[in-house]
Amino acid sequence: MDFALDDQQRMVQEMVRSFAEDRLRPGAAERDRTGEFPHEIFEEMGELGLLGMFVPEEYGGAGMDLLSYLLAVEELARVDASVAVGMSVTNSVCCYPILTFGTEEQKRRYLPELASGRAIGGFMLTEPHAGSDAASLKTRYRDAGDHWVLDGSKAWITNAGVGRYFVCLATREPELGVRGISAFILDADQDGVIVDRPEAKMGLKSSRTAMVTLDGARVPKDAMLGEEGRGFRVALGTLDHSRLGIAAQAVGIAQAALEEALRYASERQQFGRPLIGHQAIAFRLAEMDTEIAAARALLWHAAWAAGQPGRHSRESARAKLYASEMANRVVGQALQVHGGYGYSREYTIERLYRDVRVTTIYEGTSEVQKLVISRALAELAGTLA
Ligand code: COS
Repeated sequence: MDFALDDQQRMVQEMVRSFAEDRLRPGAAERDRTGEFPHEIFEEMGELGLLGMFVPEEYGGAGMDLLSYLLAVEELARVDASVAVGMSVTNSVCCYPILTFGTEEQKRRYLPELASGRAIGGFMLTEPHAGSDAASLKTRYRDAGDHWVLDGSKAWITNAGVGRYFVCLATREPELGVRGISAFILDADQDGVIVDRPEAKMGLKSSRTAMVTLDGARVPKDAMLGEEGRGFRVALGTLDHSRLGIAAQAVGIAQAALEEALRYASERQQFGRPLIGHQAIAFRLAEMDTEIAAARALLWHAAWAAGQPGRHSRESARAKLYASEMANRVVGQALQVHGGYGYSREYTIERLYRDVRVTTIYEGTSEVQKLVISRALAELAGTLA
């Protein structure tokens, strides 16, 4: 077993680390205050190939492997988690399903625009009354002859208002259950797609999130993604993949928190020595470091599993569950190391504390991850019986 990164992965890691330090670090605190979406930074990420990382070069992408993508997400999240989530969404819930389930024409039509950053992508699954129970979605589609028409409401849509193409899930008839659900590639640049004002969130302030109303939204006949009635599999297969991106984001935020705590503990003197000279603090830092390494190893293992034949739902869910819960613990501990200063907006740890919170919630709550893992275990028990 070789844990060493190859030349390309190391190059991506170093390139994204220096991009994040040079271009994201200077404005991160200000964007957290204003909530302004960084259009210029997304343009630059498009030029660097970060918005179509695993899209093959023949479709205008960077043609990288999954681990390179996860390393990039971690490095971005270490500096600005808002930028990391926008980047991971366009890669993993828009490029990925088009690449995996799309026809050759769909790949040629949409991927070059997405990979170059000329268009940002997103995903429309969640609805006001369909969160964890995603199959209970109510957005309807109907056949209008030469196109499809979609009507309904989608909630918590990342990149809404700044993105153009969205993989959107809708049902022909809710009574059909999962078999009524189909996936579409929706062009949001039309009157039938109405984006509400951005949600006032606790963290990830400069990432755009909004409710979207579909009111007679038109989708070309050839923009159904996958077979009719098989859309829920497109959605869950996509989530198996995209949960890795959230795990990488959580690892990046936790890494940032450890670095902030380490810096503070080295500088701050109490009882005649730096905090790090007190075993209570030094051991806390040691535990944080260990937990981050464990989550990263679980994530890299899940990335390996994703490249093997068959489903990798259990590995993705484990990585997402552990990394996001770990990151919440680690950031909380890092804030505690800062004492009263950690409660001040003047310190980066306060932003990390707000940004990390959602990682146990979006792309499936921790409870949903446990459901996925326990169902896989039950299946395994069936084969053992
Ligand atoms: N990949 C492909 N197909 C899958 C799959 C996967 N990972 N998991 C399940 N399926 C298939 C099943 O085989 C089943 O197909 P058949 O009926 O043909 O056998 C179908 O999809 C429905 O599966 P299941 O019965 O497990 O669906 P449930 O309604 O019980 O939902 C959970 C399962 C809860 C796991 C799912 O709804 C979920 O992940 N919810 C959270 C959604 C989420 O993460 N939202 C975040 C918002 S997106 S940012």
